[in-house]
Amino acid sequence: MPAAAPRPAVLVARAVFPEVVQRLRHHFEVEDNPRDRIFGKAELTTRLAGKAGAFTMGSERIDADVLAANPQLRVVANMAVGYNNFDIPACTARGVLATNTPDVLTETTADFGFALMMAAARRMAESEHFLRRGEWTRWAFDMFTGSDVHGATLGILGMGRIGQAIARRGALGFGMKVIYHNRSRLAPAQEAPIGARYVDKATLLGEADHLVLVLPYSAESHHAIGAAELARMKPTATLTNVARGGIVDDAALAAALRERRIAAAALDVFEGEPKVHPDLLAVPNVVLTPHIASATVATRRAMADLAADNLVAALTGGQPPTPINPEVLTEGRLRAR
Ligand code: 8YV
Repeated sequence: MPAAAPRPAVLVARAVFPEVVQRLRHHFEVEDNPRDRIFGKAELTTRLAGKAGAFTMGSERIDADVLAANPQLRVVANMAVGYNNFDIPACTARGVLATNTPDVLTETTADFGFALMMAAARRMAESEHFLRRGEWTRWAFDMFTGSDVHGATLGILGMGRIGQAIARRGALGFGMKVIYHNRSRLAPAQEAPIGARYVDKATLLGEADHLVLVLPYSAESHHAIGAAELARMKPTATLTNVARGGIVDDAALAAALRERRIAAAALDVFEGEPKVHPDLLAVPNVVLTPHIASATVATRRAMADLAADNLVAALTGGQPPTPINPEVLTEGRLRAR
C-alpha cells in the first residue's frame, strides 16, 4: 500500500479556542501557541519554516521578508476583519492566499462603537472614576453634563459594513441625522433607509456632533485625524475610534482633549498598542478600552471558526469563504504547488 501523503503543517500563531485548534488537528500537523507568547519577526519567520498555512491575528506581521523566507507558505488566515498586518501585494505576488473574517463581527463591533460613543457623550468613564475616587460628596445641577446622542448628528468616516451598522443604530434607534464620508458613495438604496447624507471630509468634521471612525488603516488613512482635522470639529463634539490605531494622531488628540477643543473621545485602538500614549492616560475626558470591540464569546468563536474554515478550504482543495486576494485562487497558483 502506498504511504499516505504527509499532512500539511500549519502554525496557529496565537492562543485560540482549544476546540478550533483540535479541529485543525484533524486536517493538519499543527504547531500551536497555547501560552500565547507573541513572536517577534525573527521567531515568526523561523516557526513558519515548513508550514503551508498560518492562522494569525493582528499581532503577526506577514510581510515580504517573512514570505521570502518561507516560499512553501500557501495561505495566511487572519482572525480579524482588518488586515493591515498583511502585505497583500507581496502575498499575491508570491501566490499566497490571504483571508480575513468579515461580516461575523459587524454587529458586535457596531454595538461596541455605539456604546463607546455614548460613553464619551455622556461622560460615563470620567464620572465613574470620580465616584470611585470618593469625590462624590453632593449632587449638583451641572455635574458631568454631556451632550445628547438622540437627535444629534452622527458622522461616520469609513462607511463599510461596520460603519453602516453603527449608522443604522443611530438613525433607527436614536433618531440621529447621519452624515458620512467614504472613498465611494453608497448606493441610494443603502442611504435611503437611514437617511444617510454623503458629505466631503471637511463638512463631516464641521457638522458631526459625534464622529465615529470605522475606516481601514493604510498609508492613506495614517493620521486621517490630526491637529488640523480636530481643529475643524465642534468644541462640543466627540470622537470615537474603533478602527485602527494610527488613523488618529494620538498626541494631537490628547492636546485637543486637554485644551477642550473637542469635548470628549472614546478609543478602542491606539498607535503602537498595547502601549497607550501617556498624554491620553493623563486626560480625563477620554474613554479608553483595550481593543475589545469584537470581544463577545460568540463573535470571537465565529471569527476563529471562519479563519479555520479558510485555512482548511485553502489547503484541502475547497473554496475559502472569505479570501482577500481571490485572484490567487483564480490564477491557480495556490493549487499548482
Ligand atoms: C480583532 C479587529 O480581534 O477584526 C479586527 O480587525 O481589530 C479585532 O476584531 C483583532 O484584530 C485581533 O486579530
